Amino acid sequence: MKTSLLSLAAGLALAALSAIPAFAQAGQSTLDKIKARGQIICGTSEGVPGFSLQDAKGVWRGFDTDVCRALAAAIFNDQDKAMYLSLSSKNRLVALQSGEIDVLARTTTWSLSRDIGQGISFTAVNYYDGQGFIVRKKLGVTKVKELDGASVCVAQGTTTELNLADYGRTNKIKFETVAFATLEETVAAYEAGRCDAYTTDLSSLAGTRGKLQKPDEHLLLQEVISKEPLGPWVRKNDQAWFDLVRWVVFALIDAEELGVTQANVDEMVKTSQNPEVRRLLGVESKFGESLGLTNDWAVRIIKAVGNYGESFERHFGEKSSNYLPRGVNRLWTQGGLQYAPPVR
Ligand SMILES: N[C@@H](CCC(=O)N[C@@H](CS)C(=O)NCC(=O)O)C(=O)O
Repeated sequence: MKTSLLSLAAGLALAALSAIPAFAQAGQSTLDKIKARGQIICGTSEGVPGFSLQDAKGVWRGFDTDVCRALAAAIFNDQDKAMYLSLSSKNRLVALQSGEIDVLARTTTWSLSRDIGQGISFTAVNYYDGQGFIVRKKLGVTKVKELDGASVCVAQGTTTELNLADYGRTNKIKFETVAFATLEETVAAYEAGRCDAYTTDLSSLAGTRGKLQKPDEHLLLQEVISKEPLGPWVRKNDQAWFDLVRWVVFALIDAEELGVTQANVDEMVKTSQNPEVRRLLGVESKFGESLGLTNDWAVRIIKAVGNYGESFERHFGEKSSNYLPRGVNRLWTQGGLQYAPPVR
């Protein structure tokens, strides 16, 4: 009796073990796996100007790409130790859930249904966005409500699709929703005249309009119909990796608030007497070690990509080809919503 109970227990334990993902069986956290692999695998977009786009040499660059670069710099002191997997709206969450990528940094909105019960967790907001519309000027429409009966192109698997339905219900108007699996197909369909309007996050719309054959024939409507807090996502049940990704975003924001820049970070390490700066840069306390890194983790991040404001300016500033006003993404000290908890 005893033996059979024991073997039953052993059998159950084995069965339970085989249900645990490979990394957990090997006792390896995502961070350990990344360190052993020598690079991060970052889920990225299909190419969104300003956020993540390959340059002429095939190198991914952008505001979201900077989060992956910052992570690579924090872990390896080399912002290029990141590999990018281009994902459509439809397949991005599955890629994260299945372990194909370590982190998803791709204009992905934080919502309750995604954050709860899907095996993934939102880390921190790096861009506060909202949903907008582009229409053909010749339609003569200037407000979303005037789109009653219009066909609207949208990408599948997005909050965009859901918001469109909500807007129709709330305002008692009907859209003919035409949904596509990829960004390319969605934009191509709008360009080809299959829809009267195209809707997505406002931040991507400006760049998309610029890429249309005749941008002047299209109008960006002034309304914003939703809240789209965007930021990196990780798989659930790996608290250390969640903490690290989240604090990398916070470090970028805190650095801007504290006036630490790519140009002055070395000097700040040597001379700053400000305790908040000293803690962020690891001159005092051992916060880097508590994150599984060395204490100068934030120094490496700031050297690689600059602070939050510098990254924003590089990708969305007036000198960039994807100008977006800083708007609500200004720091809280300047009337915006960007607010990171203190390093202490
Ligand atoms: N933020 C929204 C929409 C993001 C999104 O994926 N938008 C479509 C618009 S066509 C897209 O493919 N964007 C390109 C990209 O982010 O790669 C969400 O998380 O669902």
